[in-house]
Order: sequence, then structure tokens, then C-alpha cells
Amino acid sequence: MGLAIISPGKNMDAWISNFQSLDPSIPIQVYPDIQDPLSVEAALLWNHPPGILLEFPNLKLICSMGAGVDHILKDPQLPEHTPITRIVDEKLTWSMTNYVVMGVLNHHRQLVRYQQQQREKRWDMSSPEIEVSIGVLGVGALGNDIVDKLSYMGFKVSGFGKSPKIMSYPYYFGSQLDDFLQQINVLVCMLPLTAETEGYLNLELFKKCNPGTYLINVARGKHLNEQELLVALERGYISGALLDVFHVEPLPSNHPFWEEERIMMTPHIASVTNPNAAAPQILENFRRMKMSQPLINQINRIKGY
Ligand code: OXD
Repeated sequence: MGLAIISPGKNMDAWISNFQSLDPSIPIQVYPDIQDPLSVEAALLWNHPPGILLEFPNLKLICSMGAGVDHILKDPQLPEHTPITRIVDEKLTWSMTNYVVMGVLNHHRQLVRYQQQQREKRWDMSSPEIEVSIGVLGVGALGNDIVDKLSYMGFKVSGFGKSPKIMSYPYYFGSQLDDFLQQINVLVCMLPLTAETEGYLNLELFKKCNPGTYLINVARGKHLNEQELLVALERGYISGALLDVFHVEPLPSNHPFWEEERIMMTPHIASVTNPNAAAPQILENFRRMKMSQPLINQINRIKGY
């Protein structure tokens, strides 16, 4: 009884060699070459074809290949009671925090402006720093680390979440969104994608931001109403954005974001799961599943994260 890896179009060699060197006794099958569906007890998924899990009647564990599980939960034919885990890993957190710190510093120290000045051979020392007060929407494992590191660097940082929590930093929740937005001028989206958070970054929210707020979205493309971001830029609610995620990936070549100078983009690389770091926790959960022990990093299906 073994593990199926289902991640169409991606090279799985690094995962396979990690699994094999950690525990060669576990049979691994890689989609689409699954010869023995009855033997599949655990599935490791990234953008799997919807409905495919129904082909595995002995499935007892579903693992996301990344931190997010929205790609799994959107499958309308997801087996109802099979537990789902996600990756929580220091390296993933480290990369994500580095990316956001880079985005904040780039905005704060205006690297884009100085690159432009260099092209124009222009020496302008005026206003060398933009004052920033950062707000992180969504303070789970990843968001919290971002708040901690930016606070450590001396930035003013607040967090926003769904429910009350005692935090070591200014924390807003629930109906306090407007107060949170009033405290900040850099908004970092770290929310999980759920029915509640889809389209959360929209014109209504942008209007409530301090004029000229800078947006960083490293969560999911569907958090952002892309058309309304363009409107918010035109109206000055938002001054610019760093985006790593998009509704459609790869971003289509006719998408207006390509032409928008105030938007800086990267191709969903803010933090990419490293198989060396993540394979041990998949196998640990495989072992726990076999022994009927509590899983690590299991998500709550009702909450959606
Ligand atoms: C993830 C991602 O969820 O890469 O890990 O987006």
C-alpha cells in the first residue's frame, strides 16, 4: 500500500528521490502512470484533475504539496472524510518572509525610482524614504513570521485576522477591518483562499485604505479583483503593487498588468515548496496514518485552511 503523486505537468523527480531515500519500502506511483489504484492509501497533490481521487477506494490521507489547500478543496468530488494536510515548513516560511521583506524594502527605499533616475542620469536626493506602516492580512504560520521579522527590523506592523487572538503586536479582527486599514499604508495579503476571502481585495476595500497604500499579494490570485485594482491605481487609492499570484497562471500575454508600470510581478515564486524539506513531513504523516495517530499540519475542512 503506497503513495500516489498527482501533479500534472510538473517534474516529480526530486520528490521521488527524496521519498525513496527516506523510506524505500513505500511504493510510489506518479500520475498519469497509476497502475494499481487499489494500493493508493495516500495522495500528494498539486492541481490534480478533479474527481481523480474517487479512483482510489483505499485512500486514507490527502497531502497538499504546498502551504495552500484551495487547489484540493475546490474539487467537487473530493472524498468527504479523508483528512487533508498541508506543508508547514521553515524553509517555505523563510522564503515567503524574505520575499515580503524584499517587497516592503523595495517600496520603502524606492528602488524602482532610483533605477529610473539611473537610466535618466539624474541625481535626486530628495525624499529618500517612504514612511511605511505595514498591515498583514492573515496571520497564520506564514503571516506571523512576516510580522515578527518586519517588527524586528524596526517597522511598524499590525495584523488582521478573522477571530480574536492575543498577539504581541497590534492585532485587529472581524469588524475592525476599517480601523486596521487606517493604521497602515502597505497591505500584505497572506489570507488562505476560501469562499469568504475570494475577491477580498476589491475596490470597496481599496477605498477604505489610506490614499496611496501599496499592495503586496503573495496569497492567491483570486483574493484580488484584478480589474478593480487597476481602477484603484487610477484613482490613487493604491499607489502600486507587488503581485506573485494571479487569477490565471501563467498570466496571459494580453493581460493589462503586463503594461502597468505601477505593478511589479513575479511568476508565483515567492515561496516554492522544497521537496528536501517537505518530504519528511509527508512520510511522517504516512506513518501516522498507518498507525492511526494524529496527523501533523492537518487542515480544518470547514474553515478551509
Ligand atoms: C503554496 C504555493 O501553497 O506555492 O505553497 O502557492
